[in-house]
Formats: sequence, C-alpha cells, structure tokens
Amino acid sequence: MVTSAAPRADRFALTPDQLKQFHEDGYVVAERVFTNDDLQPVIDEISEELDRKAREAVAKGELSRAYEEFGFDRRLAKIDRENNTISKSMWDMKLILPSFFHLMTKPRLLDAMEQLCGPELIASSIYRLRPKVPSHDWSPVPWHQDSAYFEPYCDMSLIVTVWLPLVDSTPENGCLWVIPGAHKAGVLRHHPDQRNHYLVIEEDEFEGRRGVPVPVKKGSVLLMTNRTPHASFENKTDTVRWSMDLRYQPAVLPTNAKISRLKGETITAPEQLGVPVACNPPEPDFLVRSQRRPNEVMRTAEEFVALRKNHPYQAATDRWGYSVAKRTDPMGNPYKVPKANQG
Ligand SMILES: O=C(O)CCC(=O)C(=O)O
Repeated sequence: MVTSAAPRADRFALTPDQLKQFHEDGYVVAERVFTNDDLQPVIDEISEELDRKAREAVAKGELSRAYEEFGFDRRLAKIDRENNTISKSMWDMKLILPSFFHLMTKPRLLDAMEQLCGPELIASSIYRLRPKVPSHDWSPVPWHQDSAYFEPYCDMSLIVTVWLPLVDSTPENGCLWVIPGAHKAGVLRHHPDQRNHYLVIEEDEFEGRRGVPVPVKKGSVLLMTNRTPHASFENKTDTVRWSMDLRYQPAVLPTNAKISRLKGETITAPEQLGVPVACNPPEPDFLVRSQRRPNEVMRTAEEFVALRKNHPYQAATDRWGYSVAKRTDPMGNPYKVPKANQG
C-alpha cells in the first residue's frame, strides 16, 4: 500500500493580497511566521557567542566588565560604548551557528518561499546577522538593491530576501525602508561607498519615488525582491536592533549547491559563456526543499556549518568596481579569501 505524508496542519500561506503586494510593490510583511520558540535558539546561541567574546575582551583588558546583567537587546549596546570591535565582529556572515540553519529551514518559512519560488528551493546562503548598535557610522546601510551584489545574469530572476528582526524593529531603532514599486525598473546604477564596504544608489535614480519605513515585529518577516531598493538608517535608541536577512531562489537558476541538474535547469559549463556558477558565487548555496530530488536536501546543521566554512572562493562579476576580493569588512579588513584562490 502506498502511504503519503499527512499534510501539516500549520502550513503557512501568503494571502492573495500579500502576493499581490509583493509583486506590485516589491515587498510585503508576513506576520507571525516564527514563534518565540523558533527564534529563541538563535538568540541563545548569539548570546553565548557574545558572552564568550565579552569575557575574552575583559581578560585581555579591552573591556572593563562583561555587562552580563543586561539582556539580549541591551548588552551589546553597553559593550559597544567601550569597545566597538565586538559588535563589528558579529556583523555580516562572521558567525556560523547551527541555529541559523534550523531557522533557515523552518517549514512555515519554506512554505512562503515555495509560494514565491516554486517547489525546488535553494537557500542561497547569503545570510547576514546585523546587530545594529546605537549611533554607529557603519551600521546604517545605504540605498541599494540586493541584485547589485549578485551576478548580472540573475538580475531579472526572482531571489527573495527574507528580513527578520530578532527584536521589534521600528523607525527609531533603524527598521528597513523600501521604495515601493521601484523593483520594476531593473537594476539601477550603484557605486561603492567611500569605505568600499557597501554599494549605494544615489536618490536621484529613484525619479521622485519616496522611501517608506517598514516596521516589523519580532516573529514577522519582511519579504523583498532582489530588485527592491532598501536602506536602513541610524539606530537612535539605546538598544540593539538585532536582525537577520536570508535569501532563497528557485533551483532552476544558476547555483553552486551540490545537486543534480534536471532538464531545463541552468547548468554551467565552459562552453556556456555568460552563465555564472551561481547568482552569488562567493557564497555557497544549498537545497532546502525539493519534490524531484528530495534525497539531495540538506538535512543537518553540521553539513551547513561545514559547507559555509569550506566553500572555495569563486569570483563574481565586478560591475561596479567592487569585487568581493577587494571588499573590506566593517573593521576595514579584507573579506577572507581562501589561500588557494589568492593571487
Ligand atoms: O538590516 C539592515 O539594516 C540592512 C539589510 C539589508 O540591506 C538587506 O537585507 O539586504
């Protein structure tokens, strides 16, 4: 007898209005995608890392005390007033934690991603952790489209950004802003900022369209297309705006995930000039949901951590005078390029 898995009772679905807004405006907020229980392991693992870094800094004489009496939303803000290397060392993709994998693969989130990208679903492992501490000059992120960082070949395909706060995000603590409808114009001109850290769109490129703030509560997510211009400004509170951003794409697009290719999917071969190995070659993709090759779905956090740590650097197209190899992190250090790929 053939048995099939029972449908999950808590399957998540974006409503028709939400789907319409996503496609028309380039963004939508989906509420209550995550429970506190979903987010707590991430908060706990980040807090453990922070605790370890704070104690290490105290032992080295780089911090007067560890501020352990403060909770998740305040401790790093207190530390940062004395020592700003700790917050910078947690920014971006520097932390690779098992709980990140569990969050990226939560069934309700993947349900929404499947609605937008289809059933053969890749998590592009371009994930970022952003502890936006108060009054910092590096944590505001200038106007940009995520596609500006990706391969031009993928410009007109859909890669979904999932922006999720680990505390409520508000205009005061630096929530995201978006330009509704501007995703329809394609990829606008970008240039590297003065520190060669971020890419920037000058506001006159928006031809009069104005940005709107998008406050998002903890547990909810902001979904954006890869061409939705967005930015975030200074955190004017005394707490930390912790957030993560994740990305998903259909497997039909270029991907460096180790999966078999199906008929009609993009494959990369030397003779296929112009097809990149992935939409963002410097970082590794993995399969998170699949009907047609379920055995190739990544199942464990250990695999994710190993993939992330061992990914061999793959060059990306440099269309703005801003290649990853030349980029600097918030501390002014070059991004790590594995030795085998240098020079
Ligand atoms: O979290 C932020 O402040 C910026 C996020 C962002 O630029 C992104 O998700 O692409």
